[in-house]
Amino acid sequence: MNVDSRERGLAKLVLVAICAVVLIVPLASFHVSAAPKVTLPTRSTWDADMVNSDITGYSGKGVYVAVLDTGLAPNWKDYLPAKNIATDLGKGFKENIVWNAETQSFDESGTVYEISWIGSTGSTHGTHVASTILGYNYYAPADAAAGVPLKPLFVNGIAPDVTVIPVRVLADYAIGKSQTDPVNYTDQKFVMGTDRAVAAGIRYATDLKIAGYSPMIITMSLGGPTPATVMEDAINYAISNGVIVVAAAGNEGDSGMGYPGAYKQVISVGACGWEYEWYAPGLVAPPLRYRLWWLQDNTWGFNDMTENTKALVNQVYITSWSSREKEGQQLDVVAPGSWVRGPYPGGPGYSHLPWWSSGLGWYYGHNPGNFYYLGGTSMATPHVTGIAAQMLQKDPTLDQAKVESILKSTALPIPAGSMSIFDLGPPQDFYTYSWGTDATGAGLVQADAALAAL
Ligand SMILES: [Ca+2]
Ligand SMILES: [Ca+2]
Ligand SMILES: [Ca+2]
Repeated sequence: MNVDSRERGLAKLVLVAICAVVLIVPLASFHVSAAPKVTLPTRSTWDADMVNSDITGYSGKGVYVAVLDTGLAPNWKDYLPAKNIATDLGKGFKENIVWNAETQSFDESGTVYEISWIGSTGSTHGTHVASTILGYNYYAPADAAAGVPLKPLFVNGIAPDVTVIPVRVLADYAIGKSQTDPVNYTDQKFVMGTDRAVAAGIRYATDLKIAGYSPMIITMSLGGPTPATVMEDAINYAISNGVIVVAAAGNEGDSGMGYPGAYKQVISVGACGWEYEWYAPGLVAPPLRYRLWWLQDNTWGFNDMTENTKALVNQVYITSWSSREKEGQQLDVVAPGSWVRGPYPGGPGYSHLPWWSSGLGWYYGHNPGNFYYLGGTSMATPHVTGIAAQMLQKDPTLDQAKVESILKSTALPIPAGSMSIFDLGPPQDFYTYSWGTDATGAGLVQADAALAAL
């Protein structure tokens, strides 16, 4: 089971997959600093504008969101508002795997044990996912170097007042060569989860809901290729206890959806993008647009996505990698997942001082990429979760079937189609993306319409 995302630095595309390199570091050596006592100016982004979560008047207040992912980065307070993270409820689950020489594959051990919810610096995918829901502190001195001296700001989230419970079900694994087939498997370090670990996370969040942490949403930006009874049983336990369950469709394109997303009882989310991400008529990828197209900022002059739904439909494309619905699977809706900016500290990028310090990390060139554009149904999923949180704020009695049916009936239908999109590649060029009705579900979620339907 892998995290469903791709990452983009400035011009590279990397799959975050089972063999993503993990830095093994002692977590205790990192000091989590307190958040700065400053009030930052706030800015909204293209993706919130696209789903209209910014005009509903709801914020998810009073709603709990269990983010089942890689946990949060050790320096999460650099980015996320501490008051919105239930650190006392955070937890992690891991199942060991062992190499089976006979079958030449990994076997799950069958035993899940608890680990910290603080993730490693090897994958800060969960931090990025949480940032889409809550919003995050943003400052990237590289913007200034590129000619856009943006001051520190707070990027608005989809449901900024929810309480996030970090539940780490995607853990670090290090498999030495001696444990494996030395020919086909060298030393490996990767971040992943198992069906049992994910099921344990689902049950943990459900039990919290039963204990009074309600309403509760479980959001899963993860998936594996095959169904598993242990996971589906846990999902059914959650739903029958009133928990809302949202999951990524997967990034496998025509190969179909992953699990848990493909289960019909789950609210599943595919990924769409915006025609004018890296290019707009009259603005042919100059540095300004290149860096800040994602941010609505009057200063830079491209701050608005049309509110005319007929015009908007013609600017939405479905990504080539967003999983298509196969027989027996159910794709419910799509949301912005290409490309979403957010904190993604890791590797050398982690060795920086907090941005409100003197910034020496940048000065010494140690911090090339703490914010990344990530593309994936991983990024689309927290948009739908945020909208569901707004719905639960308005009506805490909503159950899974009701939330799913309203999200679908109020979605903006996206017809099958084809669109030429400027992309960074490499090489930078226009690429044509095509999609059928198996890639759209009921369409693009619309928060304002969903809230109005309650
Ligand atoms: Ca809008
Ligand atoms: Ca469904
Ligand atoms: Ca707008």
